[in-house]
Amino acid sequence: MIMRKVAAGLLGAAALTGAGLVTAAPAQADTVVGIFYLHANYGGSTYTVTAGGTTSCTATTSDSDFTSGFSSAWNDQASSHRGFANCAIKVYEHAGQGGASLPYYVSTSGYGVLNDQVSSARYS
Ligand SMILES: [Ca+2]
Repeated sequence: MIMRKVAAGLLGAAALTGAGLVTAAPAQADTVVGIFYLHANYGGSTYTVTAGGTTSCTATTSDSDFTSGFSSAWNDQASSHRGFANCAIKVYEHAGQGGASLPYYVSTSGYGVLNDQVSSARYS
């Protein structure tokens, strides 16, 4: 499984103060915000996108909570997705959220005309 961060995580387990190194609580595990599938209907291998810490998407899709791309191996490969952590996902034809796109879907079993053409995504 390929992991890719879409947002910078909270800085680690320690913080510097004038009194010296202070150890804080351990960093939270990253949160899965989306899983992309090689095939339609959530089939085949998967590409998982995580955001740092306990981050999740806000309720409205009128904003942009995160963006992500894909590894070169996954460029123009995804065919369906599921969103997590309250995230709906909008997929794009080109890198950098460019070109044709689909509406936001929390989950969608197929990309229609964008099947095997998706190169980036936005989460909200
Ligand atoms: Ca949102």
